[in-house]
Parts: sequence; C-alpha cells; structure tokens
Amino acid sequence: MSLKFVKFLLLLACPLTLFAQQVSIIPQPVELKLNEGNFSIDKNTTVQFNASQAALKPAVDFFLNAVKDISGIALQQNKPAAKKVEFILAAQTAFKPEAYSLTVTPSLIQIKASSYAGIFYGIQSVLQTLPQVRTNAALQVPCMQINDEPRFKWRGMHLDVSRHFFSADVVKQYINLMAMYKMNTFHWHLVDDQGWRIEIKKYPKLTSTGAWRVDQIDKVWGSRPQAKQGEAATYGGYYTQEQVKEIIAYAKTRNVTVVPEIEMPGHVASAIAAYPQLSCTQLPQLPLTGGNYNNMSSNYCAGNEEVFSFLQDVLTEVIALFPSTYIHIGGDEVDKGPWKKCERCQARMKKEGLKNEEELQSYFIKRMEKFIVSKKRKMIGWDEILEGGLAPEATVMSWRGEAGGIEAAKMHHDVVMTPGSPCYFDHYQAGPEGEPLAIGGFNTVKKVYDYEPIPKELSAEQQKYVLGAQGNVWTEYISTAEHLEYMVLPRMLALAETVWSPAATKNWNDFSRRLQFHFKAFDAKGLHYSPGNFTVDI
Ligand code: TNX
Repeated sequence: MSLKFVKFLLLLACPLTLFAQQVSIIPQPVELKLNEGNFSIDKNTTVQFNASQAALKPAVDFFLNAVKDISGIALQQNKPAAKKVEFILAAQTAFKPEAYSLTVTPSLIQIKASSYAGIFYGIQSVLQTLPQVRTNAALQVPCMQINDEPRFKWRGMHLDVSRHFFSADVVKQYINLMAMYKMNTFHWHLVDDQGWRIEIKKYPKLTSTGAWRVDQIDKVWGSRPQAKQGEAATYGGYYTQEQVKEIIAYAKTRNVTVVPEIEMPGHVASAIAAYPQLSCTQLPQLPLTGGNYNNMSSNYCAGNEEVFSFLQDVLTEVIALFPSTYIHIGGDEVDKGPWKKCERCQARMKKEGLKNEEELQSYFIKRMEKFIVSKKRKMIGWDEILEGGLAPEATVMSWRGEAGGIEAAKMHHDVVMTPGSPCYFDHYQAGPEGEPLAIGGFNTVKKVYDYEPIPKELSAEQQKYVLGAQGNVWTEYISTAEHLEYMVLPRMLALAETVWSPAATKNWNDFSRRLQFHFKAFDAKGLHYSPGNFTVDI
C-alpha cells in the first residue's frame, strides 16, 4: 500500500472517529474537551458523596433515578469501588454560582461545584451523553473535561395557566423540561381575566368563582360574546396551596425558582367576578371567555382603599408560599377608561397631585412595591410599569420589544428581556400551513437561537442590569399538554443556549446537529416538538 493511500485512509477515518466521539449537550458548555475512551456505568459502579454534604442528596437521587429509568441499573451508594461517580461540594469561592466542572476518565466521573445548582447541572450534562432510549446494556459516558458556567442568571420560561388551565402534573413536567436544559426561573402567570388559579385562604371566592368560566376561549380571539350572569361555568381549575408547595419543592430539586405573577391592576376580570366591589363600576361580571381585555370592569379601582388591603392580604399569602426573591405584579395593558370615569379614582388623583391615569397606575404599582419590599422581596413587572414613573427598586420585564428594557437599564434598574419577537413561543414557529392555530407572529427556532439579549445601545456599565432573557407561553390557543410541548420544543433549547453559552461560541450549524440527538430523545419519551427547518433561515 502506498504511503499516499494510507494517508488518504487516515484522512477518511479521522472525521469518523471524531464523529463517534461527539456529544450533543445543549446548552453548549463553555469548555468541553473530549478524550479517548469511556466510563462505563454498570451495576458495579458506585456513587459517592460526603455524608456532611447531605444537601446534595436530592441531586444524587435525581441522578440515580435517571440511570435506573434508562438502564434499570440501581447504582450502589458510598461503597468502596474501583469505578465511581463522585459529587464534590467545593469551597464557596472555588466556583461561581451555578458553575461546575465535570471530569470523566475510564475509572471516574467527578462533578465538582460550590453550589447545589452546579452539581445538578453537572448531572444534567452527564445525562445528556447517555443513550436516551431504554437499554439493558452498560451506559457509556465519553471521557471528557467540562468547565461550565451560565452567561446569565435569569434563564426563564413563563407559562400562562389562566387562559387555559394545566394540571399540577403538567406544570411539573414543564419545569422538568426546563431543568434538563439548565433553565432556572419559572414565571407562573397565575392570574388573568380568564381565570384566577391560586387558592387564597382569606378570599375563597377567588377560586370558587374566579377559577371557572362559561366556555373555553373561542378559536378566534375575542369573537365570542361575553357570557351572561347565570350561565353555567364549565371550564376551569386552580392549584391548592398544598399543590403550590409541592410544585415549588419539585422545582427546587431541579434548581428552578418559581416566580409567581399576581396580575394587577388590569387583566383581573376573574378577581372582580369573585369580588365585584374591587372594580370601579362594582357591577357583577364573569371571568372573560375571550382574549379581549377592554372590558369596563376588568381593572381594580385605584381609588378604593379596600383594593389595596385585598392585594396586600393576597400577597401576604403568596409571599408565605413562594420563597423567590421576585414577586411579579403584572402591570401590562391597563385600560385607563374605567379610571377616567370613576369618581373615586379621580378624587385619588386630585388628592395625590397625579396629572393623568398613567401616574395613577404608577401610584398603584409604587404602593405595591413598598409592600413587597417591606416583606424583603423584590418587585418585577411588565414594561408598562415604566409609564407614569417607575417604582424605585422595580425590575422591568421588557416585552414590547427591547425599548422598555433599554430605558430601565439606563436608569440603573434590573431588566429581563422577553421581546415578543423572538421570545413569544405562542407565535407560529413554522408554516402557518399545517401548524396549529397560533396568535400570529413568526418566531422560528433559528430566530430564537440568533437572539442577543444585550442591546447594542447599552454601555458596558448598563449591560450589567440585563439579568437575562425569558420565553413566554400565552395560552389563548393552547389547551393541551401536547400542544404546549409542541410550542416549547425545540425553541426553548435555542433560548437555553442563548442565555447559557458564551455569545462568541454560538454556532447554528453545530446546534442543529446537536438538536437531532434531542429529537431522538423526544421521540423516545413521546414528547411533541416541531421538527422545523434547520437549514434555511426563514
Ligand atoms: C399580550 S405580553 C399580553 C398577554 C397576551 C399576549 C398574547 C403581555 C404582558 N400581555 O395578555 O396573552 O399578548 O401574545
């Protein structure tokens, strides 16, 4: 054989061996070096972690369960062994928050971090190298070294459970999917015109009345006439406080913080259906059935003191349940019409020297912030809270493009970027022919992947106020768990890489390749997703 031919054969073989060694982790780790060989997880493998680090137990159990689910192997724990999977909680200063290192050699898998979060993410990276289909064989983990940390600290996914209700199990599944891709903040939109979804002990009608409506939302947004008093409410649901606690604990194991949204002062027809005295007109009404919000009785009355004591009572129960730093107060799309016609609102404006209804809204939100801060929490709201003057310590969620976020960052307020384009996962991702009816807009997976959460307009100093980004899932048109999965997969994976991986190393082609592995995993797990179009940027 000529030397030339041997060289040719080597050239051919090289990419093949490289290919065999590729891993498909999403989001792409900051540093990943593949080495020769594998660690083989079999029944002689043991997991080890220091007994003094009992806090790691839920993460270790997560790993043990995942291995058992895939292979049936029940790993040994803390037994002396030649081959081990080791979890090491290092000194606080050794790793940044949520960072980890992962070392795999033929005899050792070692995950090291300074936090539970880091250990959990090391585990997620290992799990993404395993076969995703059930097998009876030993599990091969390629030898490698990973050093990894997130780019942003707010890696969010939102879910609207008001327009359609999703069971506690579906919510857990949603959180589990988030955690697999290292997303860490679940924004739970619990209140809107079409249903109040969280049990509040002091105000039982919020759920006995406010959680139920006459019909599911019509296919065409807002076209269904408002239901009449006395019609039978047939659609709805809510979470008991016990279920809420369970969901928070489930999320905590997966390093997901649950941020509750208690919408105010608009989008609250459901609360007013339960307690009509909270609106300006005080007229009886029902939770809305359509997506429209321009309803004369959909706002709280900003001139009524009872509204503020009601909301403080509600938030007191919410704060007792949710350990999150942030409490979301909504603040979006307030129709100022009812306030203009309301004597009490006008009297309040006069008394407080407020020039217009925007300032009245700002007065409302500032009072709520004072209360939330007095409970040692932070307030976050949609970007309309900028109108009429931003509350002193508020964090802004920028959804009507990035303008609100830019303005807030320039004022040295924290910001979460979630512009409708491309962060709204209720918009079409393909088609629209052959796609389930969606709200309009067009956010392909490529568009999400290319999103850069730091606007160029911000100086290096101002950029620090961008905490991260979030995908939002409004559910006017989404009523089943399958449809929900379909809207989120794979766009959430693209967002996960955007908020975790360094901007400079993002690579669409490589992401598309890795995505194919995850599609196989979704197939094996029976998850619904959009196969999309991965070569063309539409
Ligand atoms: C605007 S985004 C809303 C929601 C709708 C959504 C539909 C935001 C803060 N408010 O109430 O569901 O558009 O995409």
